[in-house]
Amino acid sequence: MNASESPPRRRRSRRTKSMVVAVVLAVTGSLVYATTSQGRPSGTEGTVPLGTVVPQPVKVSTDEGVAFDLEADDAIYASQGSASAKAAAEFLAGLLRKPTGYALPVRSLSPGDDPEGIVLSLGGKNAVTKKEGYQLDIDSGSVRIRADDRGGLFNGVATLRQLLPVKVERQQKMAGPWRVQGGRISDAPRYGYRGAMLDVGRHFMPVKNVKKYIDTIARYKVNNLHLHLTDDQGWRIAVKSWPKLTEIGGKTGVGGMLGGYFTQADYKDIVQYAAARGITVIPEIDGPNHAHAALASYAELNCDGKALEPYTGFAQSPDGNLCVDKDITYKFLDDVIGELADLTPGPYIAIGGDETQNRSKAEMDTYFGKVNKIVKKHGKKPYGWMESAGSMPKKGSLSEYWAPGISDDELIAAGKAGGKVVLAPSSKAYLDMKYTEDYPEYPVGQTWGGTVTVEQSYDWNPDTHLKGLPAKAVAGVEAPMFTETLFGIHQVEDLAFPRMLAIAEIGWAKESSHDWKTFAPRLAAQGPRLREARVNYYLDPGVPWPMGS
Ligand code: TNX
Repeated sequence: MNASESPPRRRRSRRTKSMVVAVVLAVTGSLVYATTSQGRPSGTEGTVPLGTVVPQPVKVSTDEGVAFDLEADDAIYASQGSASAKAAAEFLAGLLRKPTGYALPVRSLSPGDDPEGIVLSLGGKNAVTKKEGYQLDIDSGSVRIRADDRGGLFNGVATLRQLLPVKVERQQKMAGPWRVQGGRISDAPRYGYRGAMLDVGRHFMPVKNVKKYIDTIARYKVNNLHLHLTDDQGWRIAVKSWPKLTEIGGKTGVGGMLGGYFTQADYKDIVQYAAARGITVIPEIDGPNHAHAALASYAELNCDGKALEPYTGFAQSPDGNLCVDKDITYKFLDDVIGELADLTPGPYIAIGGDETQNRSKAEMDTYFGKVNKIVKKHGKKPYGWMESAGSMPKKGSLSEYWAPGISDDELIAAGKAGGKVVLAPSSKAYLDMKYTEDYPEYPVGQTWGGTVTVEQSYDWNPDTHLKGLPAKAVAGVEAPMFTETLFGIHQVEDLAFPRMLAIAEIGWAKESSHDWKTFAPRLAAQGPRLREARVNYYLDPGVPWPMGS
């Protein structure tokens, strides 16, 4: 039986309640809720309308008067033998146990079983065929999420999370009911790549704060975290074969502030934490420029054999240039990328390429030709900023667009030859740009890409943004967060949210649903959720924030 043909089911213990609602409805013709004999409200009072989700789902149909109540004895079922279904179920249980105070055991779902409660099923007979898509069915007896892949289940969970009452975000036990509006959501993303980039190079951020950032982006179906681990001002990942990278290069930060680094165990912890929320980590080792921290750590990496003094300036270091003609440069990269590849389950290693305007075409070809081979040798695929596009094999390449006029022609040529492009235009998607010039004394954020309100960050189309790039070459979108001006998670969040939600919406929702007038109130409804989750965000005056924001 196709999922769309399955009859609505009723949970026996809940039938009385539903019948009361039906009777009241029949009598009044308009009431949508009633009070049961136990005095508990029922029906759909206070539920989140299914269409309020960010990013907007593809298809929503509401069953008026039907609702699911999560109860103390409910369980979460996951397809038998599926590690992915179990992971999504554990993630959901982890979100719900604290605020509800319910045990919510994760149980195995045997083929053919159709239990009440929350059911996550992977594969088998279902109507979801699109990658990362899911179908969410809510009736009085159960909440069912079906998907064909791991990403789909996590995306379904992200939607369900937003359909629960705002109090689900509290990190303490709250009183029920835990009621979800009945209906069906059928959903799948517009683009496969929906990324956030976080620069821990300029100012280091401890594991716990990176995890908090992951927690927030996961709510909005972002599926890649591009971690900018190295830059002129700091090297943030321990490399066993080159220990001075962190002993020396890890000490500094912009202005001499917030140095530090991740041990390999820390990095693994971040990778696992992200994976447990449906997010793949893409580590970045920047080069051939933005490499001052490495050049300060090891004399032999420098063309003249002399170690640089550590750099704590604000702008790109003029000296942070790896020596592209030295063999040791590639021995170094082979070791670093090899260790990183071993710690990284995702398919990509980012290899930098940004701000290489001082490099000749020959230098770029040498560097990226060799690094490409190293990345492949370690079983991964390279991901580069747009400057590298002309020096990488076009077919199968993945490049990130960030500003106009840098290497547009090379990027377009790569796109036409089968390469893929992630769009991160600084005038729209750079989260480190200020929202407004109104507070010049507030030293957080930059303006080189312009100031960017939330509405402006939403106002673009990845398929047409770079004229000449075929739409089929667009892999998706990314919102980079560079941290030269940022001290700590509070400031990072202030700039990231809510603009990250606008970029997530663009990366997910259908092009035909793109409309600020409908997006703004949906976005606004996230205010109280972010507030409850203790996520800092900017109360952009262009968004109709409700009470509790
Ligand atoms: C440009 S964007 C850079 C970064 C800076 C950023 C500041 C890019 C690929 N390179 O090195 O941190 O601007 O917004």
